[in-house]
Amino acid sequence: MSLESIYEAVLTGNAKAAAADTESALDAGTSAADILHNACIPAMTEVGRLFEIGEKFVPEMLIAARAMQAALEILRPELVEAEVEAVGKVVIGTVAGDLHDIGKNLVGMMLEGAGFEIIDLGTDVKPAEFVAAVQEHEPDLVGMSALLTTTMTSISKTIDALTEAGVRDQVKVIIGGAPVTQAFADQVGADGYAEGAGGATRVAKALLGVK
Ligand code: B1M
Repeated sequence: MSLESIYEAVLTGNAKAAAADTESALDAGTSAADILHNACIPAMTEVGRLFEIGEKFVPEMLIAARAMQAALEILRPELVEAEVEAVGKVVIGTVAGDLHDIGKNLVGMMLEGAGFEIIDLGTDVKPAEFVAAVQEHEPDLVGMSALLTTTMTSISKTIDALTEAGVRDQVKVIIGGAPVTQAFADQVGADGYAEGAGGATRVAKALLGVK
């Protein structure tokens, strides 16, 4: 199956075809990275563009997202090469008010592939829930994802909540998501920022001094 057919399946929200075509492409020797970066992500970018110009609407964004998740589930074993010993523990979530989870899931998968243990809190995670998870799991890293300009403030609120609870110094905080920038990360006092999932792994390793 071609990358075009996977792109088309995600764009049109055909989850069955997205999964089947992804499976066939892998069988035919196409790499998971190729499928992700040259079919799935471009299709979601196009969905976003069409939404912006009023040619696609929320329900269509949702079914496209489901199709992408279906493809990701097939890619998951290829993206995650389990290592024997965890190199660190990460609590990750999409911040309060935000329901976008594809990017967060991808970052989680890449970190898992790099040997990190992942505690995924899901979406719309309130500052107090991040604090509780840090107290319970004692992670090395907290990862926050925000996809909306309106939810970026939840990142700073969560960092403040970690400080107020006295656990900010116990963890490194790494943030990302389409509207997030290095400048924003500096402004809110995050320890690391990454533009994409691969970068998140590099930054996480660097922050913990892992090779
Ligand atoms: Co929404 N949405 N959405 N949406 N959506 C965007 C983000 C938007 C840019 C679309 C647009 O207008 N072009 C726009 C935001 C505008 C803004 O604020 N600047 C938008 C909007 C407006 C909305 C609603 C408000 C629409 C409405 O209701 N009127 C609404 C908000 C709901 C809410 O969250 N409260 C909404 C809803 C939805 C759906 C639920 C329908 C669906 C999400 C389904 C899901 O996630 N399960 C959805 C979708 C699918 C999108 C787009 C089309 C695709 C997002 C995506 O999955 N991209 C998106 C447009 C776009 O991004 N082009 C859009 C693919 C993914 C792999 O990329 O998430 O960027 P991304 O993740 C990347 C990096 O950002 C980075 O690495 C990832 C991999 O490379 N990264 C990190 C992410 N998290 C990281 C964390 C890190 C490090 C890196 O460290 C921890």
